[in-house]
Amino acid sequence: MKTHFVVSPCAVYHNDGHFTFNLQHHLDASFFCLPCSRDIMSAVKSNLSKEQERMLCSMFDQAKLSLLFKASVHGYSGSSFHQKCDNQGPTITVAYNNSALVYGGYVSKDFAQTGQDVYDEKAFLFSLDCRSEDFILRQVPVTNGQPAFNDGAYSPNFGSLIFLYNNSNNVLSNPGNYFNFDPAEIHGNDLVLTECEVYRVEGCGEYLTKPLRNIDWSPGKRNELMEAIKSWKPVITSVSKARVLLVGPVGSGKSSFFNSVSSVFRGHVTSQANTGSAGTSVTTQFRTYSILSDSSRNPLPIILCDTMGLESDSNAGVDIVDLTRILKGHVQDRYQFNPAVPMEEDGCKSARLNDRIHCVVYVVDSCKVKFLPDKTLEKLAALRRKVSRLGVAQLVLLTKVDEACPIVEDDLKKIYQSHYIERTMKQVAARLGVSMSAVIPVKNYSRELELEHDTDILLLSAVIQILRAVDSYFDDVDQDAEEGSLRV
Ligand SMILES: Nc1nc2c(ncn2[C@@H]2O[C@H](COP(=O)(O)OP(=O)(O)OP(=O)(O)O)[C@@H](O)[C@H]2O)c(=O)[nH]1
Ligand SMILES: [Mg+2]
Repeated sequence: MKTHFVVSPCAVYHNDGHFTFNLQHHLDASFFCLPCSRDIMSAVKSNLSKEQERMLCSMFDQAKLSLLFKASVHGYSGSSFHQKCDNQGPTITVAYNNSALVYGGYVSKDFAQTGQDVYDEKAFLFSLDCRSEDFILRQVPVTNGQPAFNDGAYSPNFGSLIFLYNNSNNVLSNPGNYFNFDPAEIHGNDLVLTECEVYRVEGCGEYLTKPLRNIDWSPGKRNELMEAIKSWKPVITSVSKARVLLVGPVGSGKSSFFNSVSSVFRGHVTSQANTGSAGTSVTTQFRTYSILSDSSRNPLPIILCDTMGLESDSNAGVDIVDLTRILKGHVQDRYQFNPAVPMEEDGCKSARLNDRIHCVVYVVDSCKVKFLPDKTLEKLAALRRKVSRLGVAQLVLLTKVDEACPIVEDDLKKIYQSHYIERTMKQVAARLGVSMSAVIPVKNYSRELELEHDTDILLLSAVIQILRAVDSYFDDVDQDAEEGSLRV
């Protein structure tokens, strides 16, 4: 028996049992996933056009695709497929041939080379017929009581379709086994692969059953957080303000974080610091920014220090020696970074505690966590060692959560219910060697003209976490020794 079903509101049902999709509706619909090219920064590029990707994503509720395997790059073999795709959760195998049909199979269970038949009611085969303006998307569910795939050590085997058959660019088609379909509709009877890709399907509309963190989004909370920040005082009497250093790769959102926090306290969106994307760092000077509160225009007890972006090349971006001097309080506001001629390493004692950095915040773009170059990670690790030696507090700010996850883009309140954000927080914690509790996801103001309550709550919560980290650092500072050193 042949069954076709689809899940999009833009689908049109036809008497012959298929659905067509109005592509323009799809492009307008707000719930579609984001293009995967925004997320996949590696050299390996997806073969899917944006429209094809949107159509595939429409088979899921709020999903995005992340490319794991590409046969033309990794090899037409079962072993390279398993190397890239084992234990990745839900995946979709996408095959291409010369018939203008894009087809394949989705499974919600892991490939893991168990040698077992795997039962998976959510599994399906699909084909996307791209020959006419209205793409036709077909789905074929797994036959009742049949497994969805055989999890052997060889090529992806959906019973009736075996991709990379015999470690080649061929597909074995045997309708009736696990799935039943009309071969002309699924692969156009063309069993030679021009490409085969496997994507992890992320999100899938399922929320964490219990939010990772509890956030109070109520209307009064915003003012409560603002008051807590305004009234914060360092426990060390010789220190007037918390000095917080923002460090991170080019374009990660360091300057935007200052602008965003400043906007919340100004009562409207401001852009004092230059932001944007220019390949190399937009920020070229060390800037120490005070934040003014709305009514009184009094400065808040926190200074955000903005730096040039980190780059993987050794002679590009902010230098570790420059950062070390900043940590010790030896660098003035508006110091011009010059990667070709960084400052000399100085053996001088640190400046007064008041002028030193009390918390280092590593700012990382959530879309790029997976693709942080090794050289950038090495620079961050070297900096972390210096910061740890000085005992200074450290946190990670995970920016652009709105770009990273469509669920969060739709509703920021879902941030701690998103599987994708949780996974990204774990990844960045592991890559930077910090604990999960040190990772704070935020959305900066980037294109908005008016403040938004939920964005403010997240930004203010991040500032509160930073101040708590500063408090912990001060708890560890010997106040008497500090004040004694000032008297010398
Ligand atoms: N959607 C979205 N865009 C953001 C966010 N944060 C920053 N951006 C955008 O990302 C781009 C880079 O942001 P910047 O604040 O200039 O980044 P930076 O880390 O200061 O970059 P450099 O100074 O060049 O090292 C800008 O176009 C911002 O508008 C965010 O949370 N969400
Ligand atoms: Mg900047």
